[in-house]
Amino acid sequence: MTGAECLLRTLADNGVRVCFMNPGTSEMHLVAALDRIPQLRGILCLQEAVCAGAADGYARMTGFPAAALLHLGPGLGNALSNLHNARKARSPVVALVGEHATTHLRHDAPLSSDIAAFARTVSRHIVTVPGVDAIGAAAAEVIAGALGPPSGVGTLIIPADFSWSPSNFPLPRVPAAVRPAPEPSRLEQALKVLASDARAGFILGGSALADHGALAAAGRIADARGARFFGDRTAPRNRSGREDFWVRRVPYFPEDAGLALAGLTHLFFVEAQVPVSFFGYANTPASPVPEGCALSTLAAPGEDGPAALKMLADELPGSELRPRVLYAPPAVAADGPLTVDALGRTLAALLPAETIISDEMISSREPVLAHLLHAAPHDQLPVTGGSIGQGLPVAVGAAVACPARKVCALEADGSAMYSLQALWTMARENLDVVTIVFANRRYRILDIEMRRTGAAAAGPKADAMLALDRPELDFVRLAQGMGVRATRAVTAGEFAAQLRLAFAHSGPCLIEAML
Ligand SMILES: Cc1ncc(C[n+]2csc(CCOP(=O)(O)OP(=O)(O)O)c2C)c(N)n1
Ligand SMILES: [Mg+2]
Repeated sequence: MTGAECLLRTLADNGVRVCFMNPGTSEMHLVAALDRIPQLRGILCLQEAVCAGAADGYARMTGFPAAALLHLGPGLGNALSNLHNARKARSPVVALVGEHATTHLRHDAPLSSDIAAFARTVSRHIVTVPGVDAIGAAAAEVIAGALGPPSGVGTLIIPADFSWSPSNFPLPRVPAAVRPAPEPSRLEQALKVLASDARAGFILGGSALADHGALAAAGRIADARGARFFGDRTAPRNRSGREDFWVRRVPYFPEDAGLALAGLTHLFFVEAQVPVSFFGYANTPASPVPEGCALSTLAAPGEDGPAALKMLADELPGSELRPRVLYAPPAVAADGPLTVDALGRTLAALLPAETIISDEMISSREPVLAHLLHAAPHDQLPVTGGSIGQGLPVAVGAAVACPARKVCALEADGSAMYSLQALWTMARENLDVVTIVFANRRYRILDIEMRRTGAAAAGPKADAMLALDRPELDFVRLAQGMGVRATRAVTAGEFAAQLRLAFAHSGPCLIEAML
């Protein structure tokens, strides 16, 4: 066996089943080894941002890493934007980055770069394979680093000569990652605060927003004590729909966030971080947390947040489970112009139960999410690190992870263009993804930010920097060119008809919603 085969076998023996890849010369032995390892599925992505986002989506749905194979520093560079989102999501990801042969490094060949420097910006753990004898151990170390806890991106840098050299070394097993339960003293403190007249709030992140039982516990605590619950904006996945206790994410704009948190005297964090405004503005506070509000950790990132919430609810007097008032299922929007509101209403009415939504709706997000509260139960995968171009890649990874579930990518048009190549992978792997493009032909959110920042541009040159017309993007033909069925909806009626068809069939398709 070659070093490359030893490496991939170590991944496969430790449960890694998928490698999203975009290889080059330095990774040829890793590619060749694929055919000797039946447990490992190679999935070609046509840009590294797709590999990284797909591995992130896979991790958000399984809690376990996929690998992303990238070509030297430049390939890793292309992946950084989505590895950044994966870092914020605390997704376990194993990034495999090829490096020149050790004998070639001193020549500063064209593709030479400081790979470790790129990797440091996104990785929790970085290992450069020190020799062919250590390649299995290095792979195992990176898997363990990715799993944590806390989990994150682990990067393995693999010199080509260690890939091609013979290797026979044992394939170490990585012990299962165990998340510690929170300390009893933190629960006691929370119980004391909830028994007092403090106005308590909770910020939930990590696994706490994705876990049905954790949300039920949150609902009990809210009912019993009027505690308010919010979602961390970096949380990787959250339940939504008419059957779960709804936890609203801390709002995007600082004024809204300040209003949401106003009046709280004590905030508890469950696998979450202290909320902060997305951007600093001249006259707005950076933190929406009210002045003087006490901050306490109930479960730190990497600890078992759902267990903490369930234990707290169980100990809290008067917090027995009460039947929730369920929203009525929504009705499809009446025919008329296709607005964001009509789109959201129809989507909520037709959404199949247990759909996975990859949410990159940007300025259309809030009205659609409000409708989705009434939809059948589903999971949402939001943008965690503010770096756009993750929606379609994350949908690829979620569809690979959960082939029995429908995936729906809700994509703003500008964001879709960053990593549109993901459509080709959806077609090639026949992934069951319905993509809806919100074609407003602008970087709409930046119109708002232009006003907010006080830049207030009115000139045609500035306006052209936010406009996506001239030429008009044609998502139907773009999708068809990559093998994805596509249609265009101009009216609410057309959208409803096309969405019904899309949900009734399996395999990838795209609807360009003209807003
Ligand atoms: C990698 C990256 N580049 C640029 C930005 C800045 N940015 C934020 S939103 C946005 C445009 C959003 O336009 P679109 O996706 O069409 O959504 P809309 O605002 O129209 O709803 C840009 C360029 C970013 N967040 N991330
Ligand atoms: Mg747009």
